[in-house]
Amino acid sequence: MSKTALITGITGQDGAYLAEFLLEKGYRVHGLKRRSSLFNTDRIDHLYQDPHDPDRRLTLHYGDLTDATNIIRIVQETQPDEIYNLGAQSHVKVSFDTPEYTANADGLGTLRILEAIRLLGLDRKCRFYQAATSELYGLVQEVPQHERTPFYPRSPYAVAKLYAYWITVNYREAYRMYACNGILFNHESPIRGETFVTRKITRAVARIALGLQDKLYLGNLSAQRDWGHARDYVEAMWLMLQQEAPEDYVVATGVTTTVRDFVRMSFAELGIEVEFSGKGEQEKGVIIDADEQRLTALAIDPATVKFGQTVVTVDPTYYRPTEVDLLIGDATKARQQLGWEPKYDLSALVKDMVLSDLRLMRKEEYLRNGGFGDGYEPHS
Ligand code: NDP
Ligand code: GDR
Repeated sequence: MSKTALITGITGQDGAYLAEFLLEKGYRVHGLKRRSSLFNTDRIDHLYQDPHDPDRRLTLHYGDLTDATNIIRIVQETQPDEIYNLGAQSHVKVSFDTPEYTANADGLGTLRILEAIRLLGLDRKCRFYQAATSELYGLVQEVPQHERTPFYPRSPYAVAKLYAYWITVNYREAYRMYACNGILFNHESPIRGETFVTRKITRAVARIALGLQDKLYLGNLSAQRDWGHARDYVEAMWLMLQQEAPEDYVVATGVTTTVRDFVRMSFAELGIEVEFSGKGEQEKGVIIDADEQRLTALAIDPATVKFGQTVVTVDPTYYRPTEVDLLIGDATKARQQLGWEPKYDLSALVKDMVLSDLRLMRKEEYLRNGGFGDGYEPHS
């Protein structure tokens, strides 16, 4: 008998990779999808199966984490063996603009699912994964951060996730539910949302190299993050639900890098060398060298790469009212107990993202060269 999984946030980065991963393992996968005025299924379109296909194993359900009634209905209808709660307003900076909504979706949303499992009497059958986060560590208390490091959240997002973390622990202890927190450090991929810093950088690097954009505006270049690949991290989520007993785990690479270095590495992937100078808001990144052979091999016109061109400038709009300066995780427990081993290191991640964005931006270049502007035509 194949297992059944319900994924909230299936249209997001992790939801898409996890759905693919579970389908490959033979699961029946149900996904919670918010109603939107556009399809918004780009990340899972390759997994789509015709609803008329009797062997269909992927089904989407309209719903929202802020609505307990639809959560109860969908959990009842799908009777899942495993629920992965990945749905969230996941942008830290945006959470300062929408703190109440973030608390509702990310904090109470978790409670709604746990209560649905309990009220429907599924607490013995259904295992629960909560997408906890390294943002819980916030203001640095200890380096590297592990499962026993004290939390000090620094944003409405992190505070909402703190509630979700503890309510998951509480339901595990109070009702003996199989419920786990995966304390995942930043993980990225070619399908990362475009407003997170890594994807913002790799997109802009590709566009600058193709002459589609002059400059990239960023906030805090000195922030340090432990960046892994989302493909590796969804496997850890699944592993957490396959153990004898439910526990919480840190998932991280153990390597930290500044935003500034991520920019340098991304340009370097295309053969472009960028040097930073200046401090604070005056800091900027300038092209100082280029590898013509590398550019030519990637079919980038070396004439678009101009020495002395400022390609990165600081814009304080992107600063956060309270910042998380340094994250570096110790995933010893996940490696030892789950046997989890990441396949990507930082340079493999950067390569995957930059080359994917280069391919994507070529379509834009092609449209521009074909006389179609940037491809976006106003509707009458
Ligand atoms: P994304 O932002 O890419 O995806 C979030 C998903 O949640 C989307 O499918 C989104 O739907 C959905 N969603 C948002 N609000 C609601 C709501 N009210 N009801 C139902 N669904 C909703 O995030 P990631 O895939 O990167 O992250 C997955 C989870 O892991 C999140 O909970 C995030 O906070 C957490 N996390 C992520 C880390 C990372 O580095 N990526 C690290 C640690 C934790 P829509 O497509 O309609 O917007
Ligand atoms: P983060 O990711 O806040 O760590 O949350 P993000 O990529 O948004 O920021 C990382 C760091 O980069 C700095 N930064 C910028 N960030 C953005 N978005 N845009 C910029 O222009 C910019 N310039 C500098 C930020 O200040 C920050 O220090 C992500 C999300 O996926 C969360 O859901 C998840 O819980 C955590 O990772 C772990």
